Amino acid sequence: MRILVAGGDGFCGWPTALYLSSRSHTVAIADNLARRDWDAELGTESLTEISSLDDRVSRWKEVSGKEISTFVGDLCDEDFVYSMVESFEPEAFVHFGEQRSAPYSMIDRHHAVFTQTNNVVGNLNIMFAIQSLVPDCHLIKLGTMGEYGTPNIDIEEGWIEIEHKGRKDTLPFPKQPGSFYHLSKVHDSHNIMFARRIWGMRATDLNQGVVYNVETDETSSDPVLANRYDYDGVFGTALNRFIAQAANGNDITVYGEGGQTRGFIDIRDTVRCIEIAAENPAEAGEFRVFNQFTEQWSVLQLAKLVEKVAKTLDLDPRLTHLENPRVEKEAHYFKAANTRLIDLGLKPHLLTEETVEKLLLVALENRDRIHPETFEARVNWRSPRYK
Ligand code: NAD
Ligand code: USQ
Repeated sequence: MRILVAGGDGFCGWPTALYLSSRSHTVAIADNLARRDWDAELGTESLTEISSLDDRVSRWKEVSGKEISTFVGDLCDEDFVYSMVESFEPEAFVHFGEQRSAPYSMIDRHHAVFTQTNNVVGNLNIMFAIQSLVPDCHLIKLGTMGEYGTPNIDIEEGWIEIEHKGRKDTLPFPKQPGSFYHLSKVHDSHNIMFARRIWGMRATDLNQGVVYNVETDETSSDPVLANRYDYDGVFGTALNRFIAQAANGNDITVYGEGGQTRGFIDIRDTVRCIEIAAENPAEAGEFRVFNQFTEQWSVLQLAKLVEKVAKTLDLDPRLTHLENPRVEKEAHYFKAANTRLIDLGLKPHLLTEETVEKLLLVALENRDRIHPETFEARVNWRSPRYK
């Protein structure tokens, strides 16, 4: 299958491109490399050293014998998107290429507007290019579990049957996102749902939970193929960030009570989920929603797990509760359905102490690359400015 991976230089996109390529799909990557600039803007960098995109794909060819073509450009540039889709003619378009940090979108007006423009316009350009040039192409769009928020009822996979004043309907599950970034994903979902209705677009929205772990078999097969590892206060996400904090002797920072519960997924399952979605495409005119996570953890549970495993490596991390810089519930009900990908063949890698230990060793090995000042939670939801 011809699969275009937008955002293919990023944390999820790079290992996905390699995984699909290793399974004999014809893969191309689209990326404007903006994420590398955002690291520079924030004064941080990946904990693991990452090579340039050119070096990555050349080394992949040497290691695997397989070619991945690259399109370097901005998804918000419609000419770029149209000419890329026209020349590559994808059968599946995997869209990871957005600004994905909630704190980045909450820095100030500029970053909120940028996030929503970048994400919503890029996705619209992709939808229109598919409709005009390859209408049978399957759009596989990365959404987020955070689109649903934390309602006091079970979260379903995209839809809920509602009975209201004696009548019943199956309607989109209510959305209560917690940042301007998460809101951008809700806008994307609505745009895709509308495109299905008017054009009969085939699409799958993958509402992914927080991704942890770093390497896959392919990215660890050569140092030049290494994946990025974010740990800073803006792009670093819960488990990987706690591990870097513990490895560097910094406090593990639980925001507020730590009862915030989310869906989590290992990066090795992310890549498999994309393969499953591509190889089992939505029907023409179908808009599917899969909740892409494998287990639920509270932030405090994760912090305690990291603390426990770190102690076995003679580290002495301190777990600290910071005043929460975000506006979110810190103790709440959370039970989300996630059976659709499992029904299609996903065999989850559940979080183990061994995975935490391996990640701690990666962080210790790269300790000299840590910029400890970037651990600080510098973005506050209540006061939109960057300290
Ligand atoms: P990332 O920042 O590592 O990668 C995103 C890539 O997209 C970057 O390489 C960036 O340069 C590129 N990009 C952004 N805007 C672009 C544009 N306008 N044109 C071209 N390229 C552009 O992010 P990630 O962690 O790999 O996340 C990928 C996707 O998965 C995102 O859509 C994100 O919302 C979603 N997701 C991620 C997680 C997670 O925990 N990382 C969880 C749920 C959902
Ligand atoms: N948190 C802490 N301490 C920290 C960092 C985070 O307690 O040092 C808490 C946050 O307050 C939040 C939870 O951990 O309650 C998750 O935060 P996160 O930074 O790990 O993840 P989040 O901002 O939700 O975003 C990440 C990805 C995003 C994706 C989302 C999936 O960056 O792209 O969409 O996870 S989900 O959370 O399911 O919406």
